[in-house]
Amino acid sequence: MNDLEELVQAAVADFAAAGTPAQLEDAKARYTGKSGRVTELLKGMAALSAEEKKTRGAAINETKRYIESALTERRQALAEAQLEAQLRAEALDVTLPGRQAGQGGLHPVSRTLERIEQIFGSMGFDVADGPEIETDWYSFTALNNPENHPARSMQDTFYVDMQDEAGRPLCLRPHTSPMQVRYARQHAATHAATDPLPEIRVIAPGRTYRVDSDATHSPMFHQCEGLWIGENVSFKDLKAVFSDFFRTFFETDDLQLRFRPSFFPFTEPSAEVDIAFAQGPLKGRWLEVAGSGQVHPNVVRNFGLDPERYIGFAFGMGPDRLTMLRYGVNDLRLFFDGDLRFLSQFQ
Ligand code: 2U9
Repeated sequence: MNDLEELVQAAVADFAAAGTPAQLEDAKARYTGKSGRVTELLKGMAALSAEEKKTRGAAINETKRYIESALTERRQALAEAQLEAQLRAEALDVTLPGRQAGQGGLHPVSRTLERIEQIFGSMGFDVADGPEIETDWYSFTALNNPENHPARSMQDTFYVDMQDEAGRPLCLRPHTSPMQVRYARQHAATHAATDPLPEIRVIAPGRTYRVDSDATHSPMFHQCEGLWIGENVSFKDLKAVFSDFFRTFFETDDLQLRFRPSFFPFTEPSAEVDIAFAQGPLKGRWLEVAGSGQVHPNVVRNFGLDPERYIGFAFGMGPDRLTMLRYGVNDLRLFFDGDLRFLSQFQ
């Protein structure tokens, strides 16, 4: 092996030993750099004859080309190795399932509330929404609820440690009736100059509060009350509205309805409303689903209306209980525990 072949071999070995592009460039400098070994060989030709220069020069140039092509090859190999290492480090498992945004849904009681609003809306009822912290007056007094009525007591109602601007005690509303009083008074004031007064037809769905907690009572529960007041509104209208409502809500015409005499301070006469299904798991059992009655003249007076002229009916129902009946759930607390395993069944 002559000196040039040895040089090529040394360069190839040196390049192979370089593990990084920087080390390779250092190795290159040792051969083809300014004072590299190939450059030194070319400089060393000065003393040769013209003939020798020709053959030696050609041989050195060929050596240089070998070395340069070995360098290029090693550069490519290093670049490829680097790319491969990078791809390995940043490897993606394309078979992993994608991350999905969790799919939310409506709470079953919210579905019932929407359904109630939609059905009463189709019968011409407005939907009223209002404060959950109420005055004693709107919660009880305006509703003909006497001072000593048990619903006012600390055992039944959550009083709040605050008063309204007139210094009146505040409580969490124990029913949505206050909202209907507000609505009716506003309606009467707005239409004071219109004779006769346009009918009041409104429902008030929403959260209500009472000190009560067991499988069928929760301290926070929902109510939907309704009110229809006019010059000619009677119990027969109430019966028609309820028949339509429950048949639509439970999606069956095979349903019986009965009114049982009862008492509420804000209605006279008053009745509890029961339904019985002709089919299905609850077949033949009378189920209490609402309370109702003709609005008491004192309450109509509190609307700012003449009870001798305007009269009508009111009713109240529990959307939580309607949801339990619709889906066959027997413990009310399940709705408010926030357990997604239970709630997601209704999506
Ligand atoms: C005004 C005047 C009268 C609303 C009424 C009931 C009878 C009733 C209960 C049913 C189950 C409440 O959800 S429940 O716990 N309600 O029995 N509610 S009459 O009477 C009114 C409402 C507003 C101004």
